[in-house]
Amino acid sequence: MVQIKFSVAVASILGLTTAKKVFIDNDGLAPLQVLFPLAAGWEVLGISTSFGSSSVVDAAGTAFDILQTYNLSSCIPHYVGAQQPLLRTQDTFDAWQSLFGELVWQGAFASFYEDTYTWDNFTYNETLPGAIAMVEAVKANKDTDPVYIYAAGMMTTVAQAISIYPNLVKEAAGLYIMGGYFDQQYAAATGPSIVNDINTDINLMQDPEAAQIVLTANWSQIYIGANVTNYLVPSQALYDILINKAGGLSVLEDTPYFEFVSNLVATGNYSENTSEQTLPFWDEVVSAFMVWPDLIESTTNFSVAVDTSFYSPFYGSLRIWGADYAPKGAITGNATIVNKINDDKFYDLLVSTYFQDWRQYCEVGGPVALAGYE
Ligand SMILES: *[C@@H]1O[C@H](CO)[C@@H](O)[C@H](O)[C@H]1NC(C)=O
Ligand SMILES: *[C@@H]1O[C@H](CO)[C@@H](O)[C@H](O)[C@H]1NC(C)=O
Ligand SMILES: *[C@@H]1O[C@H](CO)[C@@H](O)[C@H](O)[C@H]1NC(C)=O
Ligand SMILES: *[C@@H]1O[C@H](CO)[C@@H](O)[C@H](O)[C@H]1NC(C)=O
Ligand SMILES: *[C@@H]1O[C@H](CO)[C@@H](O)[C@H](O)[C@H]1NC(C)=O
Ligand SMILES: *[C@@H]1O[C@H](CO)[C@@H](O)[C@H](O)[C@H]1NC(C)=O
Ligand SMILES: *[C@@H]1O[C@H](CO)[C@@H](O)[C@H](O)[C@H]1NC(C)=O
Ligand SMILES: *[C@@H]1O[C@H](CO)[C@@H](O)[C@H](O)[C@H]1NC(C)=O
Ligand SMILES: CC(=O)N[C@H]1CO[C@H](CO)[C@@H](O)[C@@H]1O
Repeated sequence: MVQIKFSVAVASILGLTTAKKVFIDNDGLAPLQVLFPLAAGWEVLGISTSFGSSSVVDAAGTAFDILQTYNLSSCIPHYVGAQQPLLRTQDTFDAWQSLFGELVWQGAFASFYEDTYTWDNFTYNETLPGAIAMVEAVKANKDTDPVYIYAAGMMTTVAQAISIYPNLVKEAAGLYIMGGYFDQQYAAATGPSIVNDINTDINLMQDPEAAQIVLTANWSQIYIGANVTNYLVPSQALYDILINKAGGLSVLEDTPYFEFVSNLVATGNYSENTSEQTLPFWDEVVSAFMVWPDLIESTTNFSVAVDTSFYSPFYGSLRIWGADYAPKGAITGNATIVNKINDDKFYDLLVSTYFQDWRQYCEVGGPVALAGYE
């Protein structure tokens, strides 16, 4: 299924030819978010990690661990992006919740949040902040291979980049985001806490002003992966495929290269899952349809904006209109919302990507067969 464009990828690392390029910002990172673009022959020009669902130090530490496990640090630079929202603070986040209702998922704003990492645990590229690195990546490739921006956490780092360099939105190929739910109120209100959690648009709510700046900017294209991503989830069937392919649960547990697959299948028994292990493949889904657009089966175009009224129950939520009915007196953007992707193909790509060896990517420009799993 995964056709690796080996020669193209090698050449692009040597700067001889062109491969599609992406710069990723996230408040954490998922391995496949990076590996899917590489598997599709894309180049990941940089990763920036920002405050959001995780503290900055945890977001950066998580990304570092992934880049180490897959030995990608020498060719995928890692920067630190936005360390706080533009306007939102812990106090206004808490005050808003007391007015309009408590969120199940509060990210790094949760009162009980504790850092997992310290800055001594890892290194990153300290020469540039994430927003500047993003601007530089876009500028450097605008005439040859316009860069895709994938913002999977808060929109703050992208908003900073736009403020520094407004031409970014035209010189980039487009914007992909994870977040931007709509029509979720019934599900959030009636479901158990996990359903409330996955229907909370935390990425936009933690920095509504940044989200409004970014989603109403004049990009060539904006793709939003929200509802669709909630329906691609771990399952016993997926666990079984991964465990069988590995040759047993103990192989996953004992092989450092499989650390993230082992985390995914946990005990191997889905009924023993924790809420963390139940979470959808949010960021991975957007990466997948960004680099393999053939996965997309249904989309709708909308005019969009983010509610930026503090005294609103929808502060930080995406609002959508058909183009003819969009407000004329307010700034709106144009976005394509992905409704449906090919689920089976997604799971196949997940399995095949995890069972390739990425550790020589920086040298050879593609995956190699994983010893024992050729
Ligand atoms: C960070 O480093 C400390 C001190 O070496 C160690 O105890 C801790 O386990 C490390 N944390 C992570 C997440 O690597
Ligand atoms: C950090 O990033 C800058 C700008 O992209 C680059 O010039 C420099 O070589 C990088 N430093 C390291 C240690 O990777
Ligand atoms: C947005 O881009 C389009 C096409 O490039 C252009 O016609 C339009 O004037 C731009 N709008 C703004 C507000 O910059
Ligand atoms: C949205 O699309 C309309 C119609 O094509 C265009 O006039 C407008 O400039 C676009 N706005 C943005 C922010 O891209
Ligand atoms: C929807 O928007 C995308 C850009 O995001 C554009 O390529 C596509 O042509 C639009 N589709 C329709 C039916 O307007
Ligand atoms: C959200 O996704 C579910 C499952 O795919 C679907 O039944 C529902 O209609 C979707 N809702 C919207 C508003 O797209
Ligand atoms: C999986 O876990 C559930 C709940 O603990 C248990 O009832 C079930 O027997 C387990 N299944 C297997 C195959 O071990
Ligand atoms: C990790 O990457 C470096 C630099 O590309 C390479 O020299 C080294 O052989 C790789 N390590 C493994 C285990 O593949
Ligand atoms: C949080 C949680 O329990 N999630 C799921 C764990 O697995 C069972 C199926 O065995 C699901 O019903 C739960 O929703």
